[in-house]
Amino acid sequence: MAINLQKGQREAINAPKFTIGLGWDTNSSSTGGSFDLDASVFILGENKKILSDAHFVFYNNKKSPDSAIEHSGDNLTGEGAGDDEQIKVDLSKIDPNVTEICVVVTIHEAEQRRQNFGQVRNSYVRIVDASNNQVLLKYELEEDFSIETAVEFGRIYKRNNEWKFEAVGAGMKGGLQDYLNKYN
Ligand SMILES: [Ca+2]
Ligand SMILES: [Ca+2]
Repeated sequence: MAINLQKGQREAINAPKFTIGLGWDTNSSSTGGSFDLDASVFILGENKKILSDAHFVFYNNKKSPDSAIEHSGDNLTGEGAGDDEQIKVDLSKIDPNVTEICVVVTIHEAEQRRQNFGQVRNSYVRIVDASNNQVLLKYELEEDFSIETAVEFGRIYKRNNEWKFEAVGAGMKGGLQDYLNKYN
């Protein structure tokens, strides 16, 4: 049975292969234009920096160099229930220098399109066991973001050789470049 997490809660991930599923719905009628959210991951070492430029996995770089982390591809609308974008993780392949995988969702061209997370509904991140498709952990972002254009949904990190997930839910006004600056 899935464990529903509260913001800040941490739980062990008891699966060597799992999918990070991210879902959202957008209210495009309020802005008129299209509304595109993008999931990305930053694969970090002990120093909280990406191991290399290729360890920033997103719609234009869908696979990490060790093939442990793979992005399902760009969903342009977020329409419908269920995962809108997914990231597959195979811990058996992961570079031993990796200690953290940071999962963020940003709004494509948020500034030009005048969009923010206040117009986003039903957003969640979940961890699904790849061996049997069971949902292990789920975090629904209930916070009412207003001006934020980027949100760190969660992070997966290694402590004493155990991988855990933390429900983060930290928003900011910015985009992918701001995360790149932080983790580079
Ligand atoms: Ca997208
Ligand atoms: Ca959706």
